[in-house]
Amino acid sequence: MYLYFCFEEEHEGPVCEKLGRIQFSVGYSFQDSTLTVKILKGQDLPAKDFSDPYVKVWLMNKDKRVEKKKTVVMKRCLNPVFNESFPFDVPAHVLRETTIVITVMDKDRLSRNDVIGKIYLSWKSGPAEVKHWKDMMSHPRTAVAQWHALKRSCFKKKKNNTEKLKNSNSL
Ligand SMILES: [Ca+2]
Repeated sequence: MYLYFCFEEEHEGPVCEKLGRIQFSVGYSFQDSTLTVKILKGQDLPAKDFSDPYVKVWLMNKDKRVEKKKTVVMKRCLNPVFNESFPFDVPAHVLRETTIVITVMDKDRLSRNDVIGKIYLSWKSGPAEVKHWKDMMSHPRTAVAQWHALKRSCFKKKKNNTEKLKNSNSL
């Protein structure tokens, strides 16, 4: 049940647990067919062994991973400032199939890096994400910034939620 409710879309601000927040901007240029994601800053990230956060940005088309970019690793920091821009080629006709997956990671020295939390940005994800997407589409060539409460990437563990993800990606 707990995992299921994690993925319910109503949560803004503090979600099921405190995973911190991330601020990023997105901007779309029809002229250049470019979607630019700028990772601005993280806030109140949960403390880890050594807290060395960085951010991965995946461009997805439907459920296919297309391209990955990542920020530098900020050392020992729970409120990191990144200010890194990542342009992606996204023709206007695939915008509706596009999801930007923002994953805040914690770099580990000896073991696998941990996922702190994620945001799935598309025209039909959660309310905060949809608002951000619509703001981007209604202000072309403008970097539109918004804060997002990080969510746990919990939907893979439950069948229902995996189906939800598949459905949302296939539309
Ligand atoms: Ca670490």
